[in-house]
Amino acid sequence: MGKVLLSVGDIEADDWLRGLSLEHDVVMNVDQQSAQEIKYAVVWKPEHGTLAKLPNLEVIFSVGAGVDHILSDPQLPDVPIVKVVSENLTQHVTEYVVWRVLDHHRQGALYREQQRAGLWSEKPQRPAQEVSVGIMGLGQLGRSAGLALKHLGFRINGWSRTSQQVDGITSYHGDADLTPFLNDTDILVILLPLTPETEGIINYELLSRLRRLPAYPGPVLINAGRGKLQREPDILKALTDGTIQQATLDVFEEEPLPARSPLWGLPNLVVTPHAAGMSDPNHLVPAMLRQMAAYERSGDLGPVIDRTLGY
Ligand code: NDP
Ligand code: OXD
Repeated sequence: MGKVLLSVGDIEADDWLRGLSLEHDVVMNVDQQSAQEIKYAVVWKPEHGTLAKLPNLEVIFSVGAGVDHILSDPQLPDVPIVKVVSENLTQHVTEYVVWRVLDHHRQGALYREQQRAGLWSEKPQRPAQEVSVGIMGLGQLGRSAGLALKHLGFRINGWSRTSQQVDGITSYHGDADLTPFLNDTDILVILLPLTPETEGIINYELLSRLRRLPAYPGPVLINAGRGKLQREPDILKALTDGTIQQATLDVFEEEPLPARSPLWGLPNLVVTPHAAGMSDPNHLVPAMLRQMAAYERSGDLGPVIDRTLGY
């Protein structure tokens, strides 16, 4: 049985190491000897070129649901990349989206400001049934978040690359459907992967196409996908000139968000530190060990990334 390379960047490695070591020899640094012996790599943001040094590598396991951090390596070896599907991660991201949608919808920022000012003033509240949440990316995470919000009464639209049928969600797909989707969306939630097609998709022009109802303060953006999906100067402009009324960003073009970024200081923007989903080793390591065992037995890996699509 070959060795496992564990390379998880800025993530705390102890629990990953302990879990994987139950069944495999795990190395965290590659030397000439171990390079020959490594069969599996478990990675988060691996340094470019590291995986190319492993001549006997057979499978890559991504620690995150997004794999842009792996595919961006120009020397990436041609081996399968296993797709993370974890109920625990899905639950985390769903909670995050529900939290941010409800906080924007129920005017959380306004009431917090009123409390600071010692002001008692109830505001009119639009019911969820009149609000359309549009989810870009109707995959594992987008579907789960959409269905949870549906239960709360919101109208849910989803936009994906190919046609998807999900009960209770009005589905749009492809370039031709993007304008009708946006024109019917009040709260835009981004759960897309970062690919050459989606990079920079969240720009000023796209935000200008969101629905603007006369008696409603204005559209809201929530991005929990990837930072490079958004053009940050465009978001700054849209939040400043009222094209969108409020936003929550969990992901940024550069992470950590640099201290110099003007986004930190925007009163109508909530910043969270790439915290929507957490890859918990207590859930993911047993799944990876099962996948490795199945692969040893039958060559079966379960869902793998389609490299031509980038997700
Ligand atoms: P999936 O692969 O399950 O779903 C991706 C969805 O995006 C699919 O619906 C797909 O369409 C759609 N899509 C992809 N490319 C396009 C395109 N060009 N045009 C329109 N739709 C497109 O991904 P997950 O739901 O598991 O995860 C989504 C992303 O969330 C991850 O890639 C990651 O970047 C991010 N993420 C962020 C976290 C955080 O902490 N902030 C945590 C976990 C994930 P189709 O259905 O037609 O294939
Ligand atoms: C992921 C992430 O892709 O944490 O899972 O961003």
